[in-house]
Amino acid sequence: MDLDIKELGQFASGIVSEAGLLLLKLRNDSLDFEEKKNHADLVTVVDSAVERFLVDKIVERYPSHGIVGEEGVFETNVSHFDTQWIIDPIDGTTNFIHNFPYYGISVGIVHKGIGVIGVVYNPSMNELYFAEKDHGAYVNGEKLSLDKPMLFKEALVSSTMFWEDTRKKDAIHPSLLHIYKTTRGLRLVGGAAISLCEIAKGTLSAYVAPMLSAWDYAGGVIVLKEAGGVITRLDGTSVSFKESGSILAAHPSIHQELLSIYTD
Ligand code: 2AM
Ligand code: CA
Ligand code: CA
Ligand code: CA
Repeated sequence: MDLDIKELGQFASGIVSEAGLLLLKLRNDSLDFEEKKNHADLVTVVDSAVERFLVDKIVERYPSHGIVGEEGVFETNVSHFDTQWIIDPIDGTTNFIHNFPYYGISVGIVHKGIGVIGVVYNPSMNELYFAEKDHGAYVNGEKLSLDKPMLFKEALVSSTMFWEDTRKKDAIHPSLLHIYKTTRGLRLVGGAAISLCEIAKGTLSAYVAPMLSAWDYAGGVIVLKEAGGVITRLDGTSVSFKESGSILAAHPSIHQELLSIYTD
């Protein structure tokens, strides 16, 4: 049976909105968190509760779909499925804990290797980003389109901490200094999904990150692409939803110049 993408998109945005309400409700209860790999890598009970909520809804409605999420609530080898849900229940958990309003629930749906639906919800700002492949990107129903040209020197660029040598972590990657000096500014926003959606909205102009997992960017990449953004890896190759890797996402006017920092 063929997949009804319209219906899939409506279902996905519905459950992500509901998950946003759950997140806000749970945040008002006492917020416990624990360290994962180190003191800055945090996870809360809300992360897994939101993922559990989404997984239960998806399994009930689409039992034949594969699901992968950061918190590992649903263990499947996602590559066996034609249709795959890629979930980050909270992208930007540290921001969530600090109530810094740049975090969100991110869902990307990939069908036969192609991103077909992206949904990202920022509960602090009550912004629901939605995109369907070839049918545009929207925030709260308002169409997003990066059709107005811009200059590199006008850009506001988001990034994540980026080391010259990832093992030593003793010097910041020179590209960040270069970006800082040649654009309007650099922001370490602390959330990949929201950064990508803010580019789609036009508040940020680009986002660079050396290493992310597919759940960090799947939803945001689908939204930004539909808004007209350009997204590659840092070496200019195309982004897949199968492997983790770098992200270089930008307004179409400045992607090439940003890429040249990493490839020239
Ligand atoms: P997370 O909040 O879902 O963990 C922070 O710069 C961005 O990188 C966030 O999107 C964050 O996602 C992601 N990230 C991925 N791995 C991380 C890690 N080990 N520690 C902190 N943030 C991580
Ligand atoms: Ca995490
Ligand atoms: Ca994440
Ligand atoms: Ca997360």
